[in-house]
Amino acid sequence: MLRISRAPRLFLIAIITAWMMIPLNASTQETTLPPITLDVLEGYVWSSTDLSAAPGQTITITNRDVSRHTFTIDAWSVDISLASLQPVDYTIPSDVAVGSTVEFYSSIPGDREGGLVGTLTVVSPEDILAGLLLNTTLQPTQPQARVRIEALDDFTFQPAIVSVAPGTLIEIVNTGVISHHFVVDDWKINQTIAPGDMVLVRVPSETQPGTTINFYCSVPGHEQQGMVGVLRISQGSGEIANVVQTGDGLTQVRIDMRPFLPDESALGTGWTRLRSGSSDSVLGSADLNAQVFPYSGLGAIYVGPNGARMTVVVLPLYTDAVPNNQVTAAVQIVQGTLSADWSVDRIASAAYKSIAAPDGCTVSERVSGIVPTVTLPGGVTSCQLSGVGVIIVASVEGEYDGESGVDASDHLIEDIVTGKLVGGEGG
Ligand SMILES: [Cu+2]
Repeated sequence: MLRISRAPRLFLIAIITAWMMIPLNASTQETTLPPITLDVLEGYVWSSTDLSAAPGQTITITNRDVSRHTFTIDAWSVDISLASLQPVDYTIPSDVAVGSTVEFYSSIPGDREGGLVGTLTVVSPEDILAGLLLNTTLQPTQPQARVRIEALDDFTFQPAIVSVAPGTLIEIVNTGVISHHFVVDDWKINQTIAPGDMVLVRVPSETQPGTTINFYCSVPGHEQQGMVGVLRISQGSGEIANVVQTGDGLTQVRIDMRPFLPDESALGTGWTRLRSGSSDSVLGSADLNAQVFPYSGLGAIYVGPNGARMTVVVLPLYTDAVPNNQVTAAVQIVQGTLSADWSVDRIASAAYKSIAAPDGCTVSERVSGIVPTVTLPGGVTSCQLSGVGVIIVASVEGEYDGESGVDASDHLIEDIVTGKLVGGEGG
């Protein structure tokens, strides 16, 4: 169901259009935007030097250093004293222009020179809401946004009875050594899963709670030997935000990309999601190829132990209409944006192609480099999933789970794709 062109899309579009009108247009003004957290860390460092905030949004600033600093924006005549460990709220003026950029810094002599300086970009409330919706979906109290079913060579699916809600992502993994199929006649799905491969299927949002849906393997003989299962459709939950895009006259059903952005609690001790929102807000002014990426994706930035930082961007991909070399060129723009601060050594194509793709990726590319001043190794991995129509790009500076450089970004991608990092389930 995650392919862009599927039969039920007209139906989806009707629901989705209605859904979209309400939160993103009508109630924008009344919606309380979540506060943004900004910390002063030891060593003249802001926790983020690249903030995005909407008019009316509050920034909670905490000085976690022992000495006094300030939060100063000359353009808006702001100069707030920051005593140690005493959080201060600052609200973005409601009349500032969306798209404008101001500098924030600490006005204590020497602070700015030491590195306490950053950029604040004013974005629209919609942009912030994209991140809000994302947080809502990944709350641990919500029903699972993603479930896993294994196809086994003993002609069973494990588990064979699964409760799912409309919108839930089902991950079917072939852990055996022979090919299997995942077939759902009611949804006109028939996917072949090669050994070691994974297929993602989304429960259509119009599926009626309380019903049951049968699935089976259509490889000759397998169904007869017991390779069948049942999906029990539970009450709505997964509320997947399919949205339509009509800018170029073509109507598209959006793929839900939120399950690919890890919940911070799943990343391990010390990790915080700094911000999330549209891919545009994370990539800045990247000149993305509209033919390759038909609409905006989602992105998130995290900071972790010892100054580690990771960025994940998920972009929908026009897999059918675009030649391969254009896809590669477009992905390289994204990779280049995420590693722009590094002195990058792109691994020669022959070399990186000889490295196995992270688990779950059908195509992967890597970039590695060194951050000049901080001397943290950095790496970028992009991962194209088959049957989903998205590319996930992850960059890691510093360490993630004991690894650094390309090993870390590979590892992060693998954990995302195999579902280890989804839904705040820990681990
Ligand atoms: Cu089978």
